[in-house]
Amino acid sequence: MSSVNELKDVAKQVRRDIIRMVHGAASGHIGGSLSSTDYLVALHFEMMDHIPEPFDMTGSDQDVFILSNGHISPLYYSVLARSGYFPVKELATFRKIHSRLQGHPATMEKLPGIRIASGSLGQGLSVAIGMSRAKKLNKDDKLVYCLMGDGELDEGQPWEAIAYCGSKKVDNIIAAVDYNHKQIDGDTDDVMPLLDLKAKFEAFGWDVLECNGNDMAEVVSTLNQAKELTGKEKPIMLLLHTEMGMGVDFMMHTHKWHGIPPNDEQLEKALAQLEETLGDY
Ligand SMILES: Cc1ncc(C[n+]2csc(CCOP(=O)(O)OP(=O)(O)O)c2C)c(N)n1
Ligand SMILES: [Mg+2]
Repeated sequence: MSSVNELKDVAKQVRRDIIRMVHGAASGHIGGSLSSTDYLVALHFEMMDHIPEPFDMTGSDQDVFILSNGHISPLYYSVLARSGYFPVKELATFRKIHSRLQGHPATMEKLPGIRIASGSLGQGLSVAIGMSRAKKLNKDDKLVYCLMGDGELDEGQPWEAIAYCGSKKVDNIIAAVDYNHKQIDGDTDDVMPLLDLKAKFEAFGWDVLECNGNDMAEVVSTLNQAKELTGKEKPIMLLLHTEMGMGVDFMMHTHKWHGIPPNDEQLEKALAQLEETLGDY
């Protein structure tokens, strides 16, 4: 068990990693990585019952996490490395030729922690359903977690998966949406308004919980609530109200940092706002 302050310290370091990785590669996705940081840290450092080493691709008898919005790979790689899946120093190879840390996660690189290729948006919840069904068949009572982006919900496939989970009473999945109201080319309200997302999920048969996705204490307590709701013949959706670019003032309140790297000066300005807590890679 970690304290909320310990989790916040991990989140600060992970945010530093994200900025340094994207700067080092001169490409990558900062905005959504920073909005989902607190959630992924809470999951991997507090909530999930998982075994980083040795890595088991099947995820049997452990909780598994499926990242559907694979472009936030800087965040995912940092959290995996810092929770023991592979050496932290490997983060320096992000997006480099022959690196296991490609721009979008892929299984052919055999990076411990990665169970599906993602980045082509819309597919993660469908994979999570397959894993949740396998767990039921195998009498494995561990859970499947899945994160999607809010812009990602413009795709059709998530809604097929959402309909399936509700109608088939899939009750060992906890899904979440990084509800940062931004996507690659603008505000979600301008691109394609999501309208009443909570009501939509409820209409599809889901239990919906909401929290400030950038408040560590709230994220942990909401995840605990979600866990209590599993096994009751309903899928569970968390709406994480977040801010794109969270943690760096000039990266917030805009979609501009969805997928661009900082220059040297912006790197220094950003790092000055994020304390080094666990040591840089
Ligand atoms: C199938 C597919 N279509 C388009 C893209 C290009 N794309 C990458 S990220 C993104 C925006 C997704 O928005 P959101 O899920 O809100 O992520 P955020 O911008 O908040 O990180 C798009 C359209 C893609 N990766 N896959
Ligand atoms: Mg978004």
